[in-house]
Amino acid sequence: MAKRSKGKTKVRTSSLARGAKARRKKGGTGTLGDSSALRGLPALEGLARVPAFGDLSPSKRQRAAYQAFVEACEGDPELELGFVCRLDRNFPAVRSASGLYRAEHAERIYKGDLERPAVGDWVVLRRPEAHDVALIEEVLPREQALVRWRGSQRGDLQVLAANVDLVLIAQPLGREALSLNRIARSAVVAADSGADIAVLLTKADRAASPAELAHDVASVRALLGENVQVVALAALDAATREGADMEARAEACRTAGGHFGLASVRELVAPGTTALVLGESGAGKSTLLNALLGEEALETSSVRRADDAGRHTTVARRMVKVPHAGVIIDCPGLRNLPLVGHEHGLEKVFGEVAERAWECRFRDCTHHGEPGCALAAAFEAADIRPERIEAYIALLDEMRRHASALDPDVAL
Ligand SMILES: Nc1nc2c(ncn2[C@@H]2O[C@H](COP(=O)(O)OP(=O)(O)OP(=O)(O)O)[C@@H](O)[C@H]2O)c(=O)[nH]1
Ligand SMILES: [Mg+2]
Repeated sequence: MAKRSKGKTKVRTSSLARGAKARRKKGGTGTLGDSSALRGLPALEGLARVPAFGDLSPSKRQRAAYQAFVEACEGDPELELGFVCRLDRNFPAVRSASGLYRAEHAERIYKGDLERPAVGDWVVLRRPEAHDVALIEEVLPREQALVRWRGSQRGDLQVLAANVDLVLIAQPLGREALSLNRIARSAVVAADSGADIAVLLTKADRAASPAELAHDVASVRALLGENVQVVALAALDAATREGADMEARAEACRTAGGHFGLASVRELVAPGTTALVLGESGAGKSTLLNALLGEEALETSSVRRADDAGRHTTVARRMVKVPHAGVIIDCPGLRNLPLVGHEHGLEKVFGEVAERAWECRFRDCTHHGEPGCALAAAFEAADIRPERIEAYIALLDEMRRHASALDPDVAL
């Protein structure tokens, strides 16, 4: 059973210091013993665009927790502060001031119920001299965690990344109609985590026309409100976009209140910021990052012709440092993003709707025809945008359904 992880990571200095000291005496690490389990993982030396240690900074709280840990270990010189910059098959790669290391989990983490590190986590790293694999002793308190419900009856929550400032919701244009529902649910999950949000409409060259593109930009703005930035972009190189009339598209997008192009994405992710691209497989996430990097650092592959679905090309979660901008995390595409217990995120994204719902006559109003429903009245009076009321009610319905289907042991 998984528990909600936000802010739950604690530094328990006494037992931790004992364990750390014992390990030091033995000179040993944890699970692997040798590095055979690491076979098949990409060599760290070959990885492109991994952020430098100074590209990210821990919060005051994280720094203090690190110092407390080191003090409890009597200033053990094998300990270092680092952040997880990549996760392949559960094996973290950690960047510290002294280098980039593959790491395994200390016994307290892999055996106990302590949180496993996610990409973006600040950790206490042990680097025993005789080992080529480092050891993660502790995950430092998270300022933020992007958590996804995996939807099984057993309450399986997955931390997609930690300490993320901005979630870029990527949704492709072209073949199928734009999924506003998917955008709305992504926004709710992201806002619930405490991150800022922006929407990226990828593959703008595939929109049927500049007018269609403007329409899509306007629909997203109507749904999420004017404070959420919407950027349309085409990340493939100019030759592929030939004939797509990019200038007219850019103009139409701006007229509809959106931004256009890669430069706008770069501006969203200022130096010092950590962003994550969230979207289905085939949305063009890795292609976008490659375009921002100016090289093919990340693997991409074509979508299926029949239904435009992606092939789950990206398998690792990994950070890349964008030149003149911040750090962006590329993730495998997510098939689904169910809403469970994200009421707080719903209130953040649909603030004025949630506030009006307080005026309903019944506290447990479902907004489906009950007398005295304030949302029905708002809909009639058209003083709140109808698409926002509808989206709010649909997502709330889903959360209610999921909450009642849950295993009672699940702590949300
Ligand atoms: N026409 C067009 N195609 C694009 C654009 N961006 C990406 N694609 C294509 O979309 C397909 C999928 O792109 P990826 O970048 O691999 O998608 P992804 O979101 O990283 O997918 P996963 O790694 O599977 O989650 C590739 O064939 C890309 O060439 C674009 O701006 N325009
Ligand atoms: Mg990818």
